[in-house]
Amino acid sequence: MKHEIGKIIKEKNSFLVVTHKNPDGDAIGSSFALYNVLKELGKTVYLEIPTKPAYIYDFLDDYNAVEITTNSKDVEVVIALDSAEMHRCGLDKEYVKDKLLINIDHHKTNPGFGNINLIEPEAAAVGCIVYDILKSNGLPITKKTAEYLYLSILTDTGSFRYSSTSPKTFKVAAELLEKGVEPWYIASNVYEREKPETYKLLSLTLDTLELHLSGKLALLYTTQDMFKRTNTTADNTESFVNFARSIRGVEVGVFLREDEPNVFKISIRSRGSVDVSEVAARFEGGGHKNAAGGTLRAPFKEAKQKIIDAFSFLK
Ligand SMILES: [Mn+2]
Repeated sequence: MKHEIGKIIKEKNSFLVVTHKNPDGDAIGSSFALYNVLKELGKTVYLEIPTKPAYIYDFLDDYNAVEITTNSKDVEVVIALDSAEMHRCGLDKEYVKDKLLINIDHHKTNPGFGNINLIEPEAAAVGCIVYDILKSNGLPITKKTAEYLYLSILTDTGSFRYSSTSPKTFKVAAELLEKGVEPWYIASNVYEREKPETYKLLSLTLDTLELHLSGKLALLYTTQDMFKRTNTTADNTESFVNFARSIRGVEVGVFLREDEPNVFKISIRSRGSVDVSEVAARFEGGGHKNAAGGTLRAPFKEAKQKIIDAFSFLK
């Protein structure tokens, strides 16, 4: 399969690289890496995402190369990365009909919507899969490509802390360092370049902390009013859910973000054996065992109760 994808990369001439809406570091890192490789090979290549990447990624060279999804680019090959479902990366069935669609992902729920599907649930990040494709086909991995791949792995493993981190993860990371990646450069840009107003919003959000189910479930939320008071948006809340999980005794941390009246985006993180992807699937979402998300459409009190009920098995 990896060889087949490598052959297509070498032989075809025009490509569209896409990834999921509200892209995280893995989505951005893996798609930017493949976009950069294709560009360096002299191919015609476009990079489209349904929503603009968050400002924390604006230090990346190709940040401004991202176009909002059009489903109109005239290309031979479309490559979707880190997208558990086709609609998450904004692709239209009619648009991809006459194109070769390659689906590269590590979500175990991915139904295999491509003509070619490379789904590896054990991969810590899609960046690891892209790295394997490039390496096994002898495709060039320049310092810039290596930085994008390192970003993908760094962020999707929570800085090499999550249970998905394996000897292979460190091996790939080490090989990327040999290509010129400086870990401090990526880490300080991603994690130490926050906007001051984010901390004002965080302060209001931390004040909402509630513990339920004998301290095993922690809840935090941000309201539209808090966004207004601190002059912030949803982009400022990327790391908030981690504060819920990082409390002693907590097994599941949930962050609710009020996007519209009575519409909450929920982020769920667990540690150890608790699988949150199945709970997220009940809330119009999905994800991984320890990190998932969804949407709840209900008044706040009701939304909160639905979450507590969904995790009552923790007690
Ligand atoms: Mn991922």
